[in-house]
Amino acid sequence: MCVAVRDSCAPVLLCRGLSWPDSLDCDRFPADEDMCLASLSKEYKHIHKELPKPICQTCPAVEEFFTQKRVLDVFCANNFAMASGTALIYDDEMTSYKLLWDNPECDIEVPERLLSSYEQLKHYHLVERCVHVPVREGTEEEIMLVHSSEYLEVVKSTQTMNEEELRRVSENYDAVYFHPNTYRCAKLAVGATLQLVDSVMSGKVRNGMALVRPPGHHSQRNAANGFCVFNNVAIAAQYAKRRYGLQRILIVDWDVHHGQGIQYVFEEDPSVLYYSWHRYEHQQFWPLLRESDYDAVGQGKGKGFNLNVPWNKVGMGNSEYLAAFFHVLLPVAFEFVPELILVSSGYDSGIGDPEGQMNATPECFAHLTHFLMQLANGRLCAVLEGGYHLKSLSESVCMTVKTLLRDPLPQISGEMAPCLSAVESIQNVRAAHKPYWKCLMYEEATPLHDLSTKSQQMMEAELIQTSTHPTAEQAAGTTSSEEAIKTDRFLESHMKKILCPVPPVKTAAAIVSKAYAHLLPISVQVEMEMNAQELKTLVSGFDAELVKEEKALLSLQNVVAVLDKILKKKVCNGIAESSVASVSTTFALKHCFDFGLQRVLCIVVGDMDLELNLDDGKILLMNICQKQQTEKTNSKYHISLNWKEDSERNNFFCAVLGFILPVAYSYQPDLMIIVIGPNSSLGVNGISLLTCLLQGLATSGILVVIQDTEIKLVQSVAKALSGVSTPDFGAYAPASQENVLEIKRLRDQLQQEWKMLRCSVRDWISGS
Ligand code: SS9
Ligand code: ZN
Repeated sequence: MCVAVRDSCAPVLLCRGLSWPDSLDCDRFPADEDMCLASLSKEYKHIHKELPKPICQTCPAVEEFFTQKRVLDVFCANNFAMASGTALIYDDEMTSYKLLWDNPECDIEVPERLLSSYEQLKHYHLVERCVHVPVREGTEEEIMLVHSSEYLEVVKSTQTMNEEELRRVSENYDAVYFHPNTYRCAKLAVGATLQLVDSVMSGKVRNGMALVRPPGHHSQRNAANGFCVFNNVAIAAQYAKRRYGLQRILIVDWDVHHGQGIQYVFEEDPSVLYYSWHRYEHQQFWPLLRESDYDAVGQGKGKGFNLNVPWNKVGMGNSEYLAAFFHVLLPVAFEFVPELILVSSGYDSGIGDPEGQMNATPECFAHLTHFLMQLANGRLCAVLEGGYHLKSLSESVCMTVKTLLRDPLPQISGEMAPCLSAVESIQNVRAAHKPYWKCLMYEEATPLHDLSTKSQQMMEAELIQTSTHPTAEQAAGTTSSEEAIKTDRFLESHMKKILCPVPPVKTAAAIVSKAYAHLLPISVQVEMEMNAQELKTLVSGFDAELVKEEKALLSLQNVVAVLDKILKKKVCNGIAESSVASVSTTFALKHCFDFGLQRVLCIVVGDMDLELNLDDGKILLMNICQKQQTEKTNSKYHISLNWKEDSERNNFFCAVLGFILPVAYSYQPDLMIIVIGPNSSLGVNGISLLTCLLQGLATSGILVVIQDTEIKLVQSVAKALSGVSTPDFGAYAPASQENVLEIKRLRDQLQQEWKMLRCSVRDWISGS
């Protein structure tokens, strides 16, 4: 097959002055997708166009001619494609060490953490859907990318120690225990992480997760710390820089503890952006460090590349975590343009965890994962860190892996309104980072010193010192084991509520010219004409005059065919061409409500008037248009965003992350309709990325209605919906001041209604 590809692509490349890369000479091709090739960004950067790279493993030879032809067309039409598949790395052996003596500080870090996570993955049949990658030991050389040889020798020496000696070494460190098997497991944890990085970077898979023990993010050049021995993720970042020449790696540490070990390694390194949120409580929470606060932004050349979001209260949950993503991490990350994402994937930030005391439910991690998957071409490696409530941990691990596998996401639960203390933290990080990031350039808010949590917090600290203060559980009249059981019960029913069956087909497409069908990704199901009788019933309630026109009828046909499949959960999402998009959309909305939906988010890109009743909140209409709409003032359910795109500026991220997503998450739609009309101010890439990002909502239920047939757009949106690839913006261009101010004005106007818009305390006060 690759010979055929080469024979047809080589001449094309030659026209551009490029020769066919030797590394692409292979004779195998994947079974069902157009994606055995990952883009090579490094070696071929100078030629602007990304070249493909083969992953020669298990691809069976393709026999049938037609399939070959189709694969070939897709291949050439898609600028080559992206890797697929999710790696899972796990080995029982990492459960072979445990705490041997009594130590309440360490007794939560148990082998069952791995066992129960893996069991739950099996229970959901996720293990068999992943590519199994074996572990290996990390080498001494690899460990020494981060640690000193002296420290390595200390850890090595614990292998042969008796209990008494082990205790003594452990006491040299903060919250650490050693076991004779610790060294072996720590080497496996490093090796597992590097195996994952290799699988992703070679294009063998698109993303993956490594379930490892011991965790890594607290360990330092010369010290074990907080259950961590070797810094798996920090080593992985150094390794990826060396081995693959990467220039920008993003580390997202969503563990509830500050990964100070990672911060120390990369503090002065602008090639690694480290983001961590953590329980901080004005430095009263472990590891009790001043440098965990928001004003630790990095040092020297690394200034701006260390992002700390300190939580000064317990009880943070879904809406606070999402707000931190929308208003801090994602804008900076899209500006940074990482080539690889490493997640320090700790789940002690989840509900029920005895350490974190936070509230995020498992599906929150699906949403966090989903957003990160839109960066770095989808190259994401999640590596387990903490997580001490076994059920919360294992359900959250499952949600992460399920999302990496591109299943639709469950709707996120809870009221979407971040608390005051969280908004204070967010404002402070944004203010501290304003000098370093263009996306924060026009931020007006300044750091707050009088935090709402401070006085109460200080009083509590004093009480603890005089040790008359009851613990939270004692105060509530419950013990921690009762708490844990309560969470068990909650999660048991919660997961049943939020998990719904996955439709058999991801994406359906109804396009006008069937001749284009072969240009869509192979996984997209192309809808042929509907049964005439069926259609009649579907459109019967609609304006008879309109239906008489053949053109309108055809349009309705396209839209209804796809919408109906989405509503009946036969497909997740779909795309329909319609020459009369506005009529079709009006009809589609009616059809949604007849079907019983409560809330539909309708995003119209371009100039188009829809005659809709927007009073009852069943529709939220957002119009992204170039024309200034002076007569109309915005209301809760009807929002116009004026948007002038120019070649120098990119207003996309500011508007989407700072406005559209927060509003959409506040609204929690059951379905979304994106309509692309004439004079779209968003380019093909913008529309596609918006489509990608919104798939976190409404269990990925999106209908895209496209007015003008433009194959590039249809193709790109189909790729976004089916998850074949994520659009690429290339270098980052900042937003225009005009656009930023427009967004700010809108935020001021609407944050009372849509509370996820809040990112400064001024917002909070005027909005409460
Ligand atoms: C000190 C409590 C230390 C350590 C928690 C380490 C978690 C690693 N009194 N707790 S994710
Ligand atoms: Zn932790």
